[in-house]
Amino acid sequence: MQTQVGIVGAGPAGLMLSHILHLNGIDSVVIENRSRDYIEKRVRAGVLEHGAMDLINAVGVGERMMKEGMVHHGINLRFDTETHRIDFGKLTGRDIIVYGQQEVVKDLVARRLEDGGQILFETSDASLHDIDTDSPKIRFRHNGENFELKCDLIAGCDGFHGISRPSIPEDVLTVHDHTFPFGWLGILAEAEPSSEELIYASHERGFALHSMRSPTVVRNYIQCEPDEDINNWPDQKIWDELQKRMETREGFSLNEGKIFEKGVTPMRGFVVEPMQYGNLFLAGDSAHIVPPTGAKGMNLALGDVKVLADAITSNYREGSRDKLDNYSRKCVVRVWRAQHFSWWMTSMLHPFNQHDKYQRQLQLSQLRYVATSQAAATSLAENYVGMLWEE
Ligand code: RFL
Ligand code: PHB
Repeated sequence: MQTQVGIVGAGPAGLMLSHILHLNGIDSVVIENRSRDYIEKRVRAGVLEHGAMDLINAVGVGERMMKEGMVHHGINLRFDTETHRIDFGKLTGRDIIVYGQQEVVKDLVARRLEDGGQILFETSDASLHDIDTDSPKIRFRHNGENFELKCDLIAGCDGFHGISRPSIPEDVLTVHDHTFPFGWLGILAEAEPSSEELIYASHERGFALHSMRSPTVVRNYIQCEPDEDINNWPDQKIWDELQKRMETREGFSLNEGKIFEKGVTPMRGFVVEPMQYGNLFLAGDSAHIVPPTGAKGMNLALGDVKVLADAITSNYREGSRDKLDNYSRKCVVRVWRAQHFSWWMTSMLHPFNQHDKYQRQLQLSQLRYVATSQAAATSLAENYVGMLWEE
């Protein structure tokens, strides 16, 4: 088996890379260890930056997103029982779109298969070989048989727990790792959104987020212990806690409904550098993860593969490795901007320790500053809608 670019992982990064390479006349094979049904139902991110939305449209897979996605022109910050809107349109001239990650995945899978692309689902035992040579290989099992895929280049798009990053010799990589002392308990429920735009609430009881997926489905989160046992959270307890953390002076009430999905995510910031070794290039969560407070994960994954697809195309069309050699250096600038923004949003909005009154006053002061200063609000807004897509 042979291809130009072997891609491990059919998440947003791997699928988008395969699609753009196809548009540029470059062959790829994607191997994925889960089933098509599983990856199309996996509930994760929901916010696409302006640049991610532009990319999805520019490569011709944005039709359903523009019909079913919800364009938001701002977000709400809630603290001290008051709500303050950050107006992205006014402050940056740009906006964001709320469209589930699994919908992006569905659209990309459908398009790759329509175009005759090869995505091998339910593979197992993948391993990478000879990545520091001109003929790297991916070995794996599929339908009970062993395969070896010979490639010119390999893209490791297999997420945080994949096999690509650990295939790079440890002494080559610098690891930056930060664990936050809390997690998010997230739910999907059948209810009408209670607000036109997202509400980020910083409350003495802990952080809460009101988000949505459609006019009839909401996505809400509450700050919890990083190893919280979901069994301690019957549905009504989740709603009661959300109501308390979302309270306002005017008596805001969150619409409740049937919860059909719940889970706990620990919060972590992580980056490896460089995001490449020999002919293996890491993209998306395989190279970095962010705490979700800045809504950056899927956007970073798409941003990486935009740069990688351009570098691979230049390698084949112009016979120049310059862009490939510069891939990591170019990506990490955007990655660190998103890391800092995600850390900053997380630090501002989550009470770390109920007893540290000093730190809580600093958070509230920062929130008041962002809510009342145009300069501070603009800084939040330009980071939230996304930076560094154009270069
Ligand atoms: P993915 O989506 O994890 O895809 C990796 C794919 O690789 C497969 N795989 C393998 N395949 C073959 N062989 C192996 N050995 C393999 N090991 C793994 C996996 O099955 C999978 O299909 O990584 P990718 O493409 O880099 O995309 C990254 C995003 O998924 C991630 O950053 C976001 O979901 C993060 N995130 C958010 N990002 C945003 O931009 N906006 C948000 O609002 C947002 N909210 C979130 C989030 C992530 C969350 N969780 C659950 C982690 C909210 C949550 C709760
Ligand atoms: C979501 O809708 O899942 C979501 C929105 C904003 C975030 C994180 C997650 O910051």
